Amino acid sequence: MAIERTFTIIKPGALQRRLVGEIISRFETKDFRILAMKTMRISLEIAEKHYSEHIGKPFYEPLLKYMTSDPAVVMVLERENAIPSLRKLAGATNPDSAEPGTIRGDYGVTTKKNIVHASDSIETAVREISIFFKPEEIINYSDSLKEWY
Ligand code: FUP
Repeated sequence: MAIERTFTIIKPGALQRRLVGEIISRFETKDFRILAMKTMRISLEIAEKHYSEHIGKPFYEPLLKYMTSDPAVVMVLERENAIPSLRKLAGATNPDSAEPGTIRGDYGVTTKKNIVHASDSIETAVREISIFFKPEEIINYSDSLKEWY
């Protein structure tokens, strides 16, 4: 299995609900390493770029409104098989279908006010990371976990 980088957004609803620590804790428990993290108010321009695949869909405008309504936390995470692992941890898009034990399954309330984003492929992760982070904001370091025990 290859070491991959993935991108996540802890969305505005999760910040307002004080769920950020809980969600980051799930990432760390699942062995993701944090390479970059910041709180930001996502601009309309960035939200449009990020969700360009959904232009014209009925949920597109409400989605932009939600993503730009309040601050979000954006992160670059790394581990083996990061992309499918984070998608699995996030759970299905619709929280009613998301399994208990997943982030969306445990905390999600509606699809519209979805609480996390997770990249769905290597190409998407590369694209999304470049929308939200400058290369120098991403800290590359080796995994020395075993040396701490
Ligand atoms: P995901 O990859 O699981 O985030 O799902 P999508 O890319 O399909 O959807 C992106 C966002 O659009 C979701 F987080 C929530 C929103 N959405 C809706 O509001 N209604 C829908 O029917 C589908 C997605």
